[in-house]
Amino acid sequence: MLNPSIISGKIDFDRIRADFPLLQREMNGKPLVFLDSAASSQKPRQVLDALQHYYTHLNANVHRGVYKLSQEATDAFESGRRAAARFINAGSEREVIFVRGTSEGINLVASSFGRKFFKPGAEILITGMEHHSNIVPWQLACEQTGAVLKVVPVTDSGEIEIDVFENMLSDRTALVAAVHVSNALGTVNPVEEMIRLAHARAIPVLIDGAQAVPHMRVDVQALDADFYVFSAHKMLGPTGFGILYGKEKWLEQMPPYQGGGEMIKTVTFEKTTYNELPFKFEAGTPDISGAIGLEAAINYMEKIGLDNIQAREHELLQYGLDQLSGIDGIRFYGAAKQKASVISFLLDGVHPFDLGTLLDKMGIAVRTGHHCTQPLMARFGIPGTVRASLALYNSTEDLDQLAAGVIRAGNMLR
Ligand code: C6P
Repeated sequence: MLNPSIISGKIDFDRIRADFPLLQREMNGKPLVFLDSAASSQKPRQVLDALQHYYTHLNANVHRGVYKLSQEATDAFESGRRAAARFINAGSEREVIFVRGTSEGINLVASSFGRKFFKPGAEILITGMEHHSNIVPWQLACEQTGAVLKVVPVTDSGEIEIDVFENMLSDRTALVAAVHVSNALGTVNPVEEMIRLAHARAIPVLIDGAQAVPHMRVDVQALDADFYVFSAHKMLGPTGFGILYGKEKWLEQMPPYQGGGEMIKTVTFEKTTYNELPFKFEAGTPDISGAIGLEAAINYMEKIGLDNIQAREHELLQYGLDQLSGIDGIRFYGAAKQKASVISFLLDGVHPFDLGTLLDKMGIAVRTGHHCTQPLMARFGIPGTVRASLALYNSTEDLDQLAAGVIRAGNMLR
C-alpha cells in the first residue's frame, strides 16, 4: 500500500496540488475530487498569472505594430512557439503551427494535405480506438477526394496488433493517422514502431498526441512523426489553443488551410502569394494569450520533469486499479500492457450515467459516456463507460474516494 502523499523522486506532489486553486473548491458540499483531466486539465496559478499578466501589461496585436507594445506582445507570443518547439523537440520553429487544438490541427492536415496528396482509391489508415477528431476529418477528406478509410481492429485488451497493422499498409496507403494514447482506454500505442513500418513504405504518419503530451516526454524527431498534434488545455494550459507540428518538407508542399491576414505575402485581386512557414497556416489574429499560457504550462511541467510526472501518474494508475479491482461486478475496459492515466470501467447492472451522477453528488468528477469514441464503444458492445482520468495533481486519497464512492453508489443502484 502506498503512502497517501507519494513523493516520486525528489518531487513533493502534495505541494504541487496547492498550485491549482480550483482543486480547493467544494462540489455539492464535498471537497472536489477531480478525475476528468483527459477532458480538460486544471490550471496552476503560474498559468493563470501568465494570462493575467499578458492582458494587464502586454495586450496588443502581434506581427503588425511598429510600436514597442506590439513588439513586446510579439516577442512573448513567439517565445510560446519556441517553448512548444523545445517541448516536443521540433527541428525548427517553422514546423510549429498554432491552431485552436487537436481537432483543428487534424482538420488542417486532412484538408490541406488531403487536397494535395489524396487521389481516388488512396487509403487512409486509422485505428479502431480513434477519437472522433481523428475519424471525421478523414471521412470528410475521403468524400472530397475519393480516398477510402481503413481501420486497424482493436483487440479485447484494447490494443492493436502490430503485424495486423503492418499487413494493412500497402502502396495505396496515403497516410497513417493514429492516436498516441487512447482517451477512452489509456492504451499507449507503439507509435515509434508504427511510424518505422509506415516509413519503410514511404507512408507519412500523423500522431494524435492529445492524451500523450500531458503525461510523458514526447520527441517528434526521435519518433520521426510527420505530423504531431496536441491541445494546450489538456496539459495545464488554456482552452482554444494547440499545436500542429509538421515536417517542413510536407508543410512547404501543402496549400493554405484558411485565407486572411497574416498568412499572405502579397495580395492583388488577380493573385495572392503566401507567407512563409509557420505563418502560411495562421490566418487572422491568433490566440496570443494561448501561446503565452502554453509556455507557462510547459515551463511548469518541465520544472517538475516529464519523467517524474509519468512515474507519479503510473503509481497512481496502479493504485487506482488496485483499489477498484476488488469491487463486486466491476469490469475494466483497456488492459493494454502500456497504459497511461485512464481508468475506464462499468459496474454490472448500473448505467454509467447513473453512476457518474451519484459520484458527482459525492463531489467526484468523472466522465461518463462514449468519450467521443463511438466506434470503439461499439467494438466492445457498450454504450459507454465511466472514466476516471488522472493528472499530476491527483493523489491516492482521490482514488480512495473514487473507490468508496463507486461502492456506495453501487449499493444504492443495485
Ligand atoms: N478528448 C476527452 O474527454 P480538442 O477538443 O480538439 O482539444 O481535442 C480533441 C481530442 C482529440 N484526440 C484525443 C485523443 C482526445 O482525447 C481529444 C479530446 C476529450 O477525452 C474531449 S472529447
